[in-house]
Amino acid sequence: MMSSDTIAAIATAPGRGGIGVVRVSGPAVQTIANALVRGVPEPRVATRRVFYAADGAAVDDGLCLFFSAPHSYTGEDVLELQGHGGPAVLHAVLQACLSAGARIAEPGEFTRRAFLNGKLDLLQAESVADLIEAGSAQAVRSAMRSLSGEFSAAVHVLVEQLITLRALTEATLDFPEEEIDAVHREDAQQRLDALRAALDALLQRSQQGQLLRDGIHVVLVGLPNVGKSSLLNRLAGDARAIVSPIAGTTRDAIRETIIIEGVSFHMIDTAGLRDSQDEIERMGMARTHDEIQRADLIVLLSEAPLGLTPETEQLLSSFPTGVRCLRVCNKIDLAPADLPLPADVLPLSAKTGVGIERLRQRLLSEAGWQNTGETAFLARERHLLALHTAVQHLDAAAQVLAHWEFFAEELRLAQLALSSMTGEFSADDLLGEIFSRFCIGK
Ligand SMILES: Nc1nc2c(ncn2[C@@H]2O[C@H](COP(=O)(O)OP(=O)(O)OP(=O)(O)O)[C@@H](O)[C@H]2O)c(=O)[nH]1
Ligand SMILES: [Mg+2]
Repeated sequence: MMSSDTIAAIATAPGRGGIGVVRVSGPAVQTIANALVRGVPEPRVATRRVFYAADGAAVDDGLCLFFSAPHSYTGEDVLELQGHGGPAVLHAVLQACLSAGARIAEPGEFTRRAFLNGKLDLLQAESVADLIEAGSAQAVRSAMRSLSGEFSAAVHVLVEQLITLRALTEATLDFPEEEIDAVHREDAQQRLDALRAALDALLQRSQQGQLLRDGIHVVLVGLPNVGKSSLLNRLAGDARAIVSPIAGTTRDAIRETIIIEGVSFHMIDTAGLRDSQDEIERMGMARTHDEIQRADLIVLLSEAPLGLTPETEQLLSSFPTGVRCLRVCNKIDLAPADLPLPADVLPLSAKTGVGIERLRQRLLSEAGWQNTGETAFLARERHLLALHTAVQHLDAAAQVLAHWEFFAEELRLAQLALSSMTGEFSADDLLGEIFSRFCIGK
């Protein structure tokens, strides 16, 4: 599936650097090489050349690399021009490529071509973007696992098992003798159970991976002055938010991402909640309520020596149902040792650091993180949805076991859901959606 046009883009990040790379892919690459570097370099051999603009002026002097189709990232002819990493130079080189017949690539278009040419499946293509955006070493390792095809292979194993079960079922439909029916019923049940267990394991690994990829949003909520900003600063290890003894210090929501065991926690410090006539403070509190609505997890702070006051408890009722809430009592350094606190309230001090490590561990467990070692697959919402759909169809299949037509249909739908993950059956608009989120030049 070769494209008719040739695309070009600056592949390195904007700004200045030691080198900058312009990448070109498509049928006109050799023509472009003739124009730009006066000849097509030997494939896969780094060759030093002067890069010429359309008017014959030399714009840079660097290395070029030619990959001939299909032995390239995209599967097409590809030319990489490695010049000096300044924005003006790179734009001049890009312009020279455009003058010689290329057009500017859309975001993700190189990887999209790699997918369309069978160089990568959809799970692998998505992991390219995830690898670039990975926020921690753990996320990098998980993305690499997907890129190497491990995630795809795990999905394929399930698809193969489904195909086998479907084939056996079709055979039963064709030969509806009773003995066969009974044998198949038992066999089908066993195979279905095995499939369901394997699917659960995959779902678990993917959920962990989604956590690594996206992290969770944690909102710090409480009355004014309880130490929300101090806690944010303590967790971030930096004086990120202004702290003062004046109640109503924080107005805007302040965001800071902290990473615990590779999982990103997007922490949001908010304006303390109370009755106030101050207009700006009220605007700040409105933002607090907005953040609460979007939270995955709320950390509700109270302060020693008062502990959980009725005012703090009352805030609980304003939280959306279903969102988890972790209650902490700050300023424990000011409390008597026998301060009575409910067992699920975590005592800590943003000032001295007491209890902070326990809070970090609680954040991890509330997020659903299980330290199962190196097994997570960096998954997206789309993948979890597909896995959940497959689970539903397998459960439905279990309900209609021995009604073979219905059973076969549920298996088919489960297979379809799984295959959509690797892109075997994916609509064009889904592909557009996925690749448009890539950066340009990838
Ligand atoms: N002793 C003690 N003081 C603390 C602790 N945490 C915060 N404080 C003090 O409490 C005061 C208020 O802290 P902030 O972090 O500004 O409180 P806040 O909840 O962000 O307040 P608002 O932004 O006004 O809602 C400051 O004077 C802090 O130094 C703690 O653990 N122990
Ligand atoms: Mg504050």
